[in-house]
Amino acid sequence: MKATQGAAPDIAANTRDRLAAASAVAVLTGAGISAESGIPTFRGAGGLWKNFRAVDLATPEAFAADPQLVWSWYDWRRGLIASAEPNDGHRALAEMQNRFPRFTLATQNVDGLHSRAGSVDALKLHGDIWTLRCTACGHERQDLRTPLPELPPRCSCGALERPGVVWFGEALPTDVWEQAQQAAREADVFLVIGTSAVVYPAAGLVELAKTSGATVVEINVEATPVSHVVDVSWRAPAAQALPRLLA
Ligand code: BJW
Ligand code: ZN
Repeated sequence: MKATQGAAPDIAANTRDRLAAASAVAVLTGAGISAESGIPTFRGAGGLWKNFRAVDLATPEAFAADPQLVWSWYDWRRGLIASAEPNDGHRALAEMQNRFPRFTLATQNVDGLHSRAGSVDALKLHGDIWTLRCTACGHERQDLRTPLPELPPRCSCGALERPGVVWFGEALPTDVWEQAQQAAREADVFLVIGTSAVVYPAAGLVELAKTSGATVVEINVEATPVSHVVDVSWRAPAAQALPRLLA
């Protein structure tokens, strides 16, 4: 039977028991895990910037039409992220990597907060906001400056650079995606945390884990399209719920 917070007050203990019996654990995170660090999510109330919907700016078409506008949004986000700190949810996941023989963290987030919390080798499904990639020669570089001195930034070859992230209609990095699928297939427990689970192919990992035999636990403040697929649906803020799994 599916557990929810209302129906099962001891949902944390239940999930801890499932984790205690697991040797392979995989995790998929989304923007909700960084919400308590003050980073806006994409959809819902936080997903607006100067009257633009965040998801409308995260496209190759938006960049082609107005690179200055799209870069202004990314530069603003880079500033927010730089002044944010990882929260107890990020830290709990970093601690978990030491507790299981096999542990894989796949994130849709580009903010780098998992790494700053101590997670090693997080799979960045949608890239990295600190990477800049040349639109002509493909050269990539890390640039941590915020604000960037010139918008839009340019490569040494003279062409425009773009954020090193994955926009709608673009393929996920192949090696990263393959590792994420393998982890979902092999997981005994799969945690899906703070994602609206509407963006594919990342959201497909939930069903892949479930059909491959994992116990799937969702941690989210709201129901999502995968809430009916998961074994345990825990309606709670990630930064409060995740530390309870370590108790
Ligand atoms: C809390 C909380 C708290 C709040 N605690 N929870 C029709 C059907 C199916 C698929 C498609 C379709 N039409 C098009 C597609 C494909 C498309 C897609 O999925 N579209 C759907 C939206 C319809 N996908 C793609 O285009 C992908 N590529 C692809 O398919 O390529 C095919 C291909 C193959 C080969 C060659 C070429 C192409 C790429 C998708 C890339 C998504 N990119 C973005 C931007 C990244 C860069 C950036 O950050 O700027 O990724 S869009 C945006 O959405 C971002 C996120 O990673 C992603 C997911 O969002 P997320 O993380 O779930 O955030 P929210 O805001 O949606 O949800 C937050 C959640 O947190 C909520 O549930 C809250 O309740 C919760 N929450 N506070 C716990 N404290
Ligand atoms: Zn270049």
